[in-house]
Amino acid sequence: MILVTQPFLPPQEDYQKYLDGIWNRKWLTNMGPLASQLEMDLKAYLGIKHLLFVTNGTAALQMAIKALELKGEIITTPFSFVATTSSIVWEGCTPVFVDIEKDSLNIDASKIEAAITEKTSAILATHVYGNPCDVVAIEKIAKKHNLRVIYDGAHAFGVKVNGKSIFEYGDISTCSLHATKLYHSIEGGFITTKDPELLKKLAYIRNFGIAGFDSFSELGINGKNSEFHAAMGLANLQHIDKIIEKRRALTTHYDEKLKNLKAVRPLWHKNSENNGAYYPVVFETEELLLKIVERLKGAEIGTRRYFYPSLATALPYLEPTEMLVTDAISKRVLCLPMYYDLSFEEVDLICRLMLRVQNN
Ligand code: T4K
Repeated sequence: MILVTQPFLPPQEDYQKYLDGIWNRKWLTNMGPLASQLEMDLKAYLGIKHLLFVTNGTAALQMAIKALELKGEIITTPFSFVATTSSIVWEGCTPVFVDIEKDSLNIDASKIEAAITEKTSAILATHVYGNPCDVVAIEKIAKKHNLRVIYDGAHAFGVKVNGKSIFEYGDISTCSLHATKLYHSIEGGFITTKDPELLKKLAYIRNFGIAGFDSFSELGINGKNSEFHAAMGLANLQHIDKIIEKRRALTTHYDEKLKNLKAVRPLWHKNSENNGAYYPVVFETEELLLKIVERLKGAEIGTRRYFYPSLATALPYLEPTEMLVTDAISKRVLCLPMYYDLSFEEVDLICRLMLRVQNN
């Protein structure tokens, strides 16, 4: 059985080492020493100044919206995981969808201005599959219209754009450290911002708004994460370079083996490098996609239609909106197996089966 993804696990004794310390200290959560260590190590690894380790990538988005005090409409992409949109609705704002670019599959910055109204407060864009959005164009639009920017960087761990960490862009960026991500802490996420005042506010929000033993600074929530999750994050961070390297090698291998496939890969940002978070292909037709999914399933090979259907049509709590490019792409996009333990021989098998379906 080949799954669409599988978490990386460090050698068990590496994790055990951290557990011994937890047992000695009996400090399990609430910004413990391992959570603080993880924050420091992540900042050093990513080359960023501020970062908060939180419960998960969804809570990170919700806390970002709360901290920026966003109201009214938030412009966003219909081509993402449901959490990007649901966090907007959960925070009492209205998502306004802007279609994606057919090549990068990210929000089409050239269409954002037309969607701005007097109610727009922010842009929330996803770096889909870790491929950076047009951050320069988005920043320009945001400045011109006095909007805040949040980037959902759930897929973008380790990505740099224009020579700096992708988490340096926007007012706030978020990341998911879920078990299915290339780097994970079982469940988890983080929030980054360059603004120290905003960081302080986010830290209060993460801890119920508590400002001291007997005072509160604002409305907060429980957005903390535990020492056990931090321990997994610390243990996995020791292996991050080889994880990304292997995923990049698998990506190159797929590219090579699938060069005759009637499908395209997303066009990558020219000043960035693929972190190998996913291996998406966009087929010429949905018919070919469905045949391939069936054939691979028959061989016990898992795939996922990340992201189908479009968030602009799929959610029962929103009026459906037609988005020409997203609707066309989401029907034809498929993510193939991608994870550290996947072998090159398994990729050969997957590609052989796919090409056989196409050529029959
Ligand atoms: N923004 C974006 C753009 C996101 O993609 C996500 C999450 C978020 C925000 C929110 O972040 P979090 O709140 O999740 O931190 C998965 C993940 O649950 C989700 O984190 C992720 N995006 C999304 C793209 O994928 P499912 O429902 O497809 O996962 P599931 O359980 O079907 O697992 C996929 C495959 O992984 C399975 O074939 C089995 C394998 N697997 C999974 C788990 C959990 C394992 O082998 N071991 C495991 O422990 O959503």
